[in-house]
Amino acid sequence: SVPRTVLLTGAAGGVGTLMRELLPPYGYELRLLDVAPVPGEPDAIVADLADRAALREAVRGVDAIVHLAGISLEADFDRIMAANIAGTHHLYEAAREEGVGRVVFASSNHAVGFTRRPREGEPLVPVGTPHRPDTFYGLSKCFGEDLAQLYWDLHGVETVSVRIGSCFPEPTSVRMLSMWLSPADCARLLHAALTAPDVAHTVVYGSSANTRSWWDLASARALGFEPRDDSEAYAEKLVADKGLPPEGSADDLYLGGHFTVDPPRWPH
Ligand code: NAI
Ligand code: 15L
Repeated sequence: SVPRTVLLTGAAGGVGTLMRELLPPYGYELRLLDVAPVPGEPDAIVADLADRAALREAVRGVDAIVHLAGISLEADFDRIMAANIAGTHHLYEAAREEGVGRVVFASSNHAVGFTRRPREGEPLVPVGTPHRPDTFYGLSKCFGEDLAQLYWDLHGVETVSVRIGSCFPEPTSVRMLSMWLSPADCARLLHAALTAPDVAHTVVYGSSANTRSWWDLASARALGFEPRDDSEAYAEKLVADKGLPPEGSADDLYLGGHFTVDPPRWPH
């Protein structure tokens, strides 16, 4: 059945802000949650993922959850542990207790960040490639994917884990030419993940139809996702401005790029 009411966690963040605009036209009524106030949304629930009672109340009555909340860059392990590992567990417990049938989990390319990126003529990276996190952050996304599998096998809560590449209004680096998920394609993918029947636990890569893609989008397409955007439109200018990553550099070798050597850190 098509979910109508959807809890969007991380609603104050970058992707959350984009999706607050782009998801309602698909017919969803969004309930918003974030530890930070959501600008212009006085009804948004301001709660930490540590607050189990608040989560239970937040998920009550929704048809599905899009779980974006968490630390989205590298941080000390204890902080990742609280927000991304324990926090995601708390959310799944709330979903189980309240009978919410489906979660769309924002995983990340950094769950497989130490995977070599394919060279020309080599096969695209499949979703079945082993976890190879490049950071504690990426490790927390591996945990989230396994948690999703457990909650399907044990409790029948379905999840689509979306290994998002880089979801920003425009690609801003040469690496992002391979990783870019345009906001419009992100909304298309979330809609497919919310509505496809019988997903059990499905892992998909989240990127646009990029000419320079490194990823096999087959499992995303199988949900009904048809990406329409291609970062190639930005390629000439980005390559001219920034140059190609030097051969043998992290951005040249690995899916996770510079996260494998010098990950950007959570500022808060
Ligand atoms: P963001 O950092 O802009 O937003 C994350 C939001 O989660 C923030 O508004 C923050 O206040 C909230 N949050 C953090 N800790 C929380 C807690 N303990 N309780 C409640 N809320 C909390 O990140 P962005 O870019 O919007 O990403 C959204 C999700 O997608 C994240 O889970 C991120 O790891 C994932 N992702 C994003 C990618 C991207 O390209 N933007 C790429 C891959 C994954
Ligand atoms: C991520 O997982 C981050 O949350 C996002 O801010 C970007 O850095 C993205 O990966 C990326 O790899 O570009």
